[in-house]
Amino acid sequence: MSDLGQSSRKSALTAAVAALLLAGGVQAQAAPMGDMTGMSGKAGAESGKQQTASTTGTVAAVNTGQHKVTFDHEPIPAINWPAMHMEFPAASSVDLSKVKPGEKVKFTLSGSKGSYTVQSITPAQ
Ligand SMILES: [Cu+2]
Repeated sequence: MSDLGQSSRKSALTAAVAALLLAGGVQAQAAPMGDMTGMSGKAGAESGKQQTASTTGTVAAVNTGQHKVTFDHEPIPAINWPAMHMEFPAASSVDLSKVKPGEKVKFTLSGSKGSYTVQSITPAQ
């Protein structure tokens, strides 16, 4: 008797988990690229730890279509980052047409854990 009850509860659970997985899968696939701006804004508001940091680096690539820029950047102690090769979205105020691969620059980031946006890029001296 108790075996029967347990197994039907188990299958109900399995169905619920399957439904959840399905919903999650569909959501992930439907998430549009254009959501990034809203996402980073929300993350900053939630964590309440909006930070600004600046460092120097070499421009590795510029993607004007997506308004993104890739740097080989120096360590950023303010946010506990080692030196790395990384792509960032740039704020709309940043003119990426003036930024060229190979250029040494100083740049400023703002955001919160895991989600930073380039706020300014200036030539490094
Ligand atoms: Cu980085």
